Amino acid sequence: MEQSREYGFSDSLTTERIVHFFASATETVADDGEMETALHDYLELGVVTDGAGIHLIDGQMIPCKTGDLYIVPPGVSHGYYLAESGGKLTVRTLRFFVKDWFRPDVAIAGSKRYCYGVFADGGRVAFAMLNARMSERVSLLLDEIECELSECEDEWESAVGAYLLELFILLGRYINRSEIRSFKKTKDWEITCAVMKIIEEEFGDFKLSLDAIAARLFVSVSSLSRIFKAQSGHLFSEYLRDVRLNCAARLLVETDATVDHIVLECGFRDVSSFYRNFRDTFGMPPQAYKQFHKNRMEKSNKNINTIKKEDRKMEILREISENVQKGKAKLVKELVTQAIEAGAVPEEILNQGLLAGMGVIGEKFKNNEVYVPEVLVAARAMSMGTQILKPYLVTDGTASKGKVCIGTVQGDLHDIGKNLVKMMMEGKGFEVVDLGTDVAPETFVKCAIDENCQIICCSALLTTTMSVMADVVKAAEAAGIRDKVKIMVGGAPINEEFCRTIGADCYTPDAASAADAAVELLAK
Ligand code: B1M
Repeated sequence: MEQSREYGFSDSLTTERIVHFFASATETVADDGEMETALHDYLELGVVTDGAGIHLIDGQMIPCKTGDLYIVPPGVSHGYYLAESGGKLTVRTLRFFVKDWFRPDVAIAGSKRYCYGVFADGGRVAFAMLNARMSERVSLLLDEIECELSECEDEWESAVGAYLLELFILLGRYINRSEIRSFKKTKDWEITCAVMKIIEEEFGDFKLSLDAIAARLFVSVSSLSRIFKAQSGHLFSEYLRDVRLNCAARLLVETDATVDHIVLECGFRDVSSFYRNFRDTFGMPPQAYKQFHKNRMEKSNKNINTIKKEDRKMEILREISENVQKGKAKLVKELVTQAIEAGAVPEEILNQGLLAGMGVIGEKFKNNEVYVPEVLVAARAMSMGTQILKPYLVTDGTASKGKVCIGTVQGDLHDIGKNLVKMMMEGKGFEVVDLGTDVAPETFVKCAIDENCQIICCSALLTTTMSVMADVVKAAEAAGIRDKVKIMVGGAPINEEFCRTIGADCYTPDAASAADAAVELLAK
């Protein structure tokens, strides 16, 4: 418990430190054979969600696999790679900027695997092997964070902060329990931290040297050099150079500072040494690095916008479903319009919005949780919604494809499904004669003869009225038109077998496929 307080995530990664939430993404690692690590200026939380591969951190290759979690602070170069060509590795990342981040370093602790510290004063890469239960809890929290990030609703930042805190407390507990044994806070470590702190505060002074720091800490230069190397794994000069370069990279990406200004600000001796060091570390000149980041930010903003748009669409569809259930017809109409504007396709609105809501009401009706009045208002709301959709469902209604008569069979008053079929048929270019509900078999047949219809469409929603469809087939035979007219059947209790048994020509489970099938039937 003691250790947990000292080294836990909650201590070092407090929500006040998080200044800007950056991006969330799930990326499948490409098989391009390149191994270039990136030095981020943000903190990245990555969970391997599928496959296995390599996590290259500061030049060290760490095997990684599903369930592995890494928290990589700013300034640690790393990248995920496939271990072998044809392999698979998917990583879910969450990135955000943090302030006052103490110069991070990667610990090589006494454990067999690479790192394992949690964030103590120095800030370290954190690693955890999550078991299935932990993975699930972590991904639920990541889902919440992604959702808040994409919606940006009121107080979303506080919400993300709270979820992150929850996440870090969870991870802190878990990691402390399993891995912290190998890390001990010693006198040497305290000295190293003091050096890091001085560098952090004064890295812009190009005269900053190990001698000056040693004098300040009352330690000899040689022992300071030895301690620092042993604890941090870096030579002092390399470490200082990295800190300067990180700052330079940050200024490049985040500001319009000139190279001269950056050289001065970050304590480089001159422009040419800055260029040389920068290229050696980042693999490209400063301007190219700036452009690279600009492109990446644009890409990631684009991704966020796409997620936002998609989430907004799903939210509207959910609202449509809820308001159909409540019978709020006017609101449903408005929401359907909004869904169209948000980029939802009519089929989505129909199936995931309107029909989903009606499905819930149907279940409740069955279980006596709602009664006829509620079902009626819901049905009305659904109809109003479909009216808005009608023009969008009419896709290729140019020349008439044929004539159809449609109705709900005798004894049955359900007409929503029938109306949908009618709408889809019209959308396909059929002329449709709507006979309404409670239609007798003879009425179907008479209409087919009088109006010269090529198809009779029968809908039934009650098991008690399905048999009327068989009567329609018989009536068509009796009237001598059976070979001139196709008979299509549908509705919740109907299926293919029933269709065959009664001698009808075609069954389809939904309205859209009914319209497609009608086109095919007449093409034969
Ligand atoms: Co009624 N009702 N209802 N109801 N009602 C059901 C059908 C029921 C399953 C509810 C339940 O108990 N869970 C149940 C039937 C049980 C059964 O027979 N197995 C039932 C009952 C029992 C009753 C009453 C007897 C209740 C009572 O009074 N005690 C009564 C009967 C009245 C009568 O018809 N004589 C009754 C009354 C009503 C309301 C009037 C309140 C209202 C209808 C309002 C209206 O239509 N204007 C109503 C409603 C709304 C329903 C539910 C909740 C929803 C039906 C609906 O519109 N669904 C329904 C429960 C449910 O289905 N979950 C239920 C949406 C519609 C788009 O789907 O019509 O299936 P659907 O159409 C689908 C496909 O089937 C297909 O395309 C559509 C999808 O794209 N399709 C075809 C339909 N026709 C097609 C034709 C085709 C091809 C595809 O080719 C020609």
